[in-house]
Amino acid sequence: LTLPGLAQKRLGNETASQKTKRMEWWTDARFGMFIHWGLYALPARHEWVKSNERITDENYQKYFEQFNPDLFDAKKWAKEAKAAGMKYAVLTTKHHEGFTLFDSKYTNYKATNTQAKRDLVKEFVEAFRAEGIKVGFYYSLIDWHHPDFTVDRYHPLRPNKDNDDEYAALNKNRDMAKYRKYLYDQVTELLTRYGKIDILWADFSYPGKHGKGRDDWGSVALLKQIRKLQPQIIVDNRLDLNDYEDGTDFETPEQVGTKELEKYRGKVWETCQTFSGSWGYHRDENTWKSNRKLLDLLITSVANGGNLLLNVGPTARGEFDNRANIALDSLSLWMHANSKSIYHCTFAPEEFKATEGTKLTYNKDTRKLYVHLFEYPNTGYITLDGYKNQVKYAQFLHDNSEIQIDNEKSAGNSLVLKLPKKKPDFQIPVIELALK
Ligand code: FHN
Repeated sequence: LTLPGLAQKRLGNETASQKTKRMEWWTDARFGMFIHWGLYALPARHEWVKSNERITDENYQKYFEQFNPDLFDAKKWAKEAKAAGMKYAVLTTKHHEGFTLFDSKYTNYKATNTQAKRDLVKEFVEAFRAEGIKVGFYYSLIDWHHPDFTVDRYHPLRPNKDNDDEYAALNKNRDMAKYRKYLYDQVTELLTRYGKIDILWADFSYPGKHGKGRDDWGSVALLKQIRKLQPQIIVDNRLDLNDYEDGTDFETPEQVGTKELEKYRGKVWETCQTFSGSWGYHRDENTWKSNRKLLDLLITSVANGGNLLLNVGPTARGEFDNRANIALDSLSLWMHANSKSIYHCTFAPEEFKATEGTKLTYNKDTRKLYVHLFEYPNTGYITLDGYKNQVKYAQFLHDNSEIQIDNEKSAGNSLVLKLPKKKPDFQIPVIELALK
């Protein structure tokens, strides 16, 4: 997979083919775990609760004092991610609330100063690496706790009306340059104290009136420092730098529907998705995506040449809740038997069209085409137009049982495959076609 539409020109400090090589493990991996964890797990009603409810530092302090994740076991998290087939994991080292899960020397607002008394990031890195899972750090550019982070349109202290004078008064004693240095120093800590870090997921920019962008973050200097400290690291596109040109690595369509993923085909991208609406643990939320929807997101991401970063919001005790575990178990069952149609796969060659009710993925090295049966035909066969004379063998992926080619019915350039009338007991069975 080479980067779309880019000549062999210098991207930051590497060529397009060097960048493709650097990102090869990520492109092959296709499936990762996002983990949003912080003090917001205690109110348990969205990771934006501090902004949404305009909670002051003073009124938010009780969560810092109560934070005691006595059931946290990063090894357990890592095993669950591995079983679900996730090849990389990205943990919020700090979210917008400003609380750091790592033992930063630049702040007291950190997990090691709570009842936890632990560097949770260190435990995450060690446990996931031990399971062979690549590790990524999410780092919030936004910080609603730091005294020099200027009040803007999302800040909990924002004025009720869009009144410039009120913003100016609120920011009289705030120095964004000091926050910029804090940000730079913390990212440096994260990229020098925990060994090789595979991904940096900086989040997010919102330039414009009472917003913040590349100059507020010092994005150009920050990215140079990131690449200097971790030359192989993969960086998302939320530093308000131009995609690709400035050396950021992938696009991040968030919570988009499967139909919308089609427009990313041919680009380098990862869609991040929640099980529900909230990224942080939300006890009372009941808008959970079905297991089939989650599987559809994974298959459709790969069918359009992208990755899925699926989020878990652990509880304040440090565990994945039952709803998440049920979803992960369902994905684990399907991935155990069908992950060959996901890893190292991408969109199918143009000449293969997806028959109604199917989605295709393709492994160009093994020349295997995967037909995902979202709808299972009860006619006893499936017709694949344009596939005639292209296929030497067909089987179900989950059990490698042969699917016979019906040569009599295969008229013109259509390929007709005989299917058992009874659908295999998999949510979305996969036919593996070995191409000639
Ligand atoms: O504001 C954050 C949000 O809380 C969450 O972290 C997502 C994950 O991609 N990023 C921002 C919204 O785009």
